[in-house]
Amino acid sequence: MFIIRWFLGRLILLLNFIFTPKKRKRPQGEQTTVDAATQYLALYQYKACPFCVKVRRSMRKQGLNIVLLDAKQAPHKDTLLDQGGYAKVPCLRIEENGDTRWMYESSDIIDYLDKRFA
Ligand SMILES: N[C@@H](CCC(=O)N[C@@H](CS)C(=O)NCC(=O)O)C(=O)O
Repeated sequence: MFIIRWFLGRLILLLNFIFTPKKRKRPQGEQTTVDAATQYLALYQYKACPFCVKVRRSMRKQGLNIVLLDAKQAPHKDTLLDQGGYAKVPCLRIEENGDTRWMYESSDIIDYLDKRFA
């Protein structure tokens, strides 16, 4: 089972590499504004998780420079479980107005980013 999962993970990464989407290019001033907003976001993820790859591809298409945190590594693994509530990825940490929100579900994350930055 581990070998099959490992192989599928590598296959996903290879296909993602071959079919890397084009990164959105914004005018410099606009990108600076977007970067200022995305510094309050962080994506907890696994490198080879298909749902995380889906979100990362969407971020790239939108030209979003969001910090990626490996949820298999300390301290992010514990932070995700303790503060987010589940050891599940992808999860978007959103800091706004002094509060922190934890958004799970790849489709919800993509919808949120599309609505906010499209
Ligand atoms: N429906 C979820 C599925 C997410 C999911 O199943 N993620 C897996 C990794 S691919 C996970 O975090 N499983 C729990 C674990 O590995 O501990 C989504 O679209 O985000």
